[in-house]
Amino acid sequence: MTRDLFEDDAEVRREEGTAAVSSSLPLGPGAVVLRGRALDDAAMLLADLRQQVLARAPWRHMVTPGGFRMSVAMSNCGALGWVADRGGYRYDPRDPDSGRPWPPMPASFARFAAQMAAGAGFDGFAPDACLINRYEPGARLSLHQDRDERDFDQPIVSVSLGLPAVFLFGGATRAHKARRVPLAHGDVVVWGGPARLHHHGVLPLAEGTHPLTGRCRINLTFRKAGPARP
Ligand code: MD6
Ligand code: FE
Repeated sequence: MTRDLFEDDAEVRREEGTAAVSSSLPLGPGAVVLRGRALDDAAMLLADLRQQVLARAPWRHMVTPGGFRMSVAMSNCGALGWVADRGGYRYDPRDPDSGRPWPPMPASFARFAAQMAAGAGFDGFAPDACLINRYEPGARLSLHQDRDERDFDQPIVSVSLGLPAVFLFGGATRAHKARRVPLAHGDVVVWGGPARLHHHGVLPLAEGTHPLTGRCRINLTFRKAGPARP
């Protein structure tokens, strides 16, 4: 059988139905892909997402400060939510669509994120924000830095669910050529320290359907966005 250029060994093992898939792919100092680490928790995370978060803060396409509608649909949970509008990018304690606080972060989310951060060497991670991204085929995220958070000492934990995507991972400046990293259902990227401000993005999602999410990829990114002591 021929394999796609971007398929790695973990992907192959997953397709062949091997139970325990867990390997690590270092992306450089401070950034690592933990392959398949969310597979056991995926159904729970998705159920809690639907029942505890999306029921109160439904998907929406935000508009960038430049006036473009984002192809990725978003929601948030936790004390702070990431928002984009004509005024800029920021963290806001309220959902601008409802005027109410974002839904609390499900206990399963906070627990899982802290476990993954610890597994990558970041002990004591206590996220106060979870940005949830939904990609349908064709949706993409252009190269950006995550720099709206207060404290760059804290890592980001990113969980990929549903359809696979190609993650672009660049460097501290835009000039740095971005590496293409395939992310599959259940993969977790933990990202901090010297990599915390590296540019990254997601290539346009390919067509497909996944048994747990249907025709989309869902990404959860956990952050500590607010001050260390609120
Ligand atoms: C995504 N992720 O994977 C978009 N940011 O859908 C991000 O923008 C991201 O995965 C910071 C750290 C990890 C990420
Ligand atoms: Fe990002």
